[in-house]
Amino acid sequence: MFTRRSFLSLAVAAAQNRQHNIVLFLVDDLGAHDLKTHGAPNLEAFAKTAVTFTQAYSAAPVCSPTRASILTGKHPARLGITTWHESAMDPQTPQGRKMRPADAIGNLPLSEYTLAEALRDQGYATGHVGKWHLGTAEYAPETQGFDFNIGGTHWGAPATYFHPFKAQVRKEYRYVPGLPWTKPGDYLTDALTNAAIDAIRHWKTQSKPYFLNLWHHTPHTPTEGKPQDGGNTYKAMIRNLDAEFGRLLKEIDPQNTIVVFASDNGGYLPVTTNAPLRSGKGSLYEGGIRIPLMIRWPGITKPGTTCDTPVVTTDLFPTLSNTNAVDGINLKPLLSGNTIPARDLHFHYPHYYHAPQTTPVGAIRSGNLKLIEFFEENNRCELYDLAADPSEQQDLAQKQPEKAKELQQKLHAWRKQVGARMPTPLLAANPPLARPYKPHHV
Ligand SMILES: [Ca+2]
Repeated sequence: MFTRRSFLSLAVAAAQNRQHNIVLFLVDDLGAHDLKTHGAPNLEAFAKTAVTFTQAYSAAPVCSPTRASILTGKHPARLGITTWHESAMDPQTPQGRKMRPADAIGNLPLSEYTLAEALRDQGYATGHVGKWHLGTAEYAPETQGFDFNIGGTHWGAPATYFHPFKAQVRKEYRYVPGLPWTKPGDYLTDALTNAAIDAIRHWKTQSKPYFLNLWHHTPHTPTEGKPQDGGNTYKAMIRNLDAEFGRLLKEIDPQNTIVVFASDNGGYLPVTTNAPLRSGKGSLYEGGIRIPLMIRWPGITKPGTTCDTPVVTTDLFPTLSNTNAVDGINLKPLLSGNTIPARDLHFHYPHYYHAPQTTPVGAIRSGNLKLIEFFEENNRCELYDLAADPSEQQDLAQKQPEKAKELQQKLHAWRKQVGARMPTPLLAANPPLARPYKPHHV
């Protein structure tokens, strides 16, 4: 016998358990402040219906490791995926530097249980559209839980954003598979959105909920915008990105679809600035790892709210799959305005990026304090108070040596716990790799 109250409770429980569709709209190299700097009316309107995370981090300062964190809920250092695919497959020691970068894994192992596999096991239809960058053909989205893949390859960037999206790049010929019906003048971001819309319209005829993993290349280099958006500028790319986000949003049922908007690392210097944050993509200063993140979850998020709790892309797996993860945590309490237990965030980038901009480095954020450790300099540390000094200009390591030591020990313990791979000093027995260093810019 049900009372009215218990019946209502059951109805609420049923509504909460209803499987929402999920759209994960990831963009590439968009800095934390780029949307404000360049203006994005559709994304600003979306923010009024969603939760905006003001201190969101990518798990890594470059593409592939962050993408691996999203799909597995594991820290990139635990996975051994600490640099982008091409860099892992073809490691090079920069000329004149002191360390040999850590060995890294370039392909996401098939043994990892991905977000797509978790959602597929929960009855979802799953599809990947856009950049993949997590492995060669035998590690493509089709092998990692996605029913189909449009555009995903091991490459980190398209040869060109314009039809036919293919060209010689250095020693290789790059292309974007799965977009056969484009014509001269067509633009990649539009074509990928079209493919995503086709998928949504197909899924609407099916009974299953869907997971759309839409990983746009934009606004990653090459900096090529549509003429009507202002030509080949970063601003034009963001203007188009915003329009395409708006176009996609018109296709979904807002009452029954979770929408996540995020970037995979900070903005790329000098294409953008990340100001007032320090540095950019590749760096463990805030400019390299702070990202835009907005989530709209029907029935849970309060429209137009912000959340200042530090979160990281590793949290998306447990949040969206509603399962436990090795490293990430479920953000649902934050989405409804509640709190999560305090925790430290860790970062590990044992590689060079446009050295000397970034040399092999690790970092820990504990409360508002952040310690950065430089492996090439006898583990020299810098300490910043992000609340008072978000631009990381006042190094407190000398003023607060005990605090610095405490955080450094925590960081070392964490590295040991996850089995983080380290760079090694160049010695006669450990010579530099033979090839000269050539940054891939991906
Ligand atoms: Ca990226």
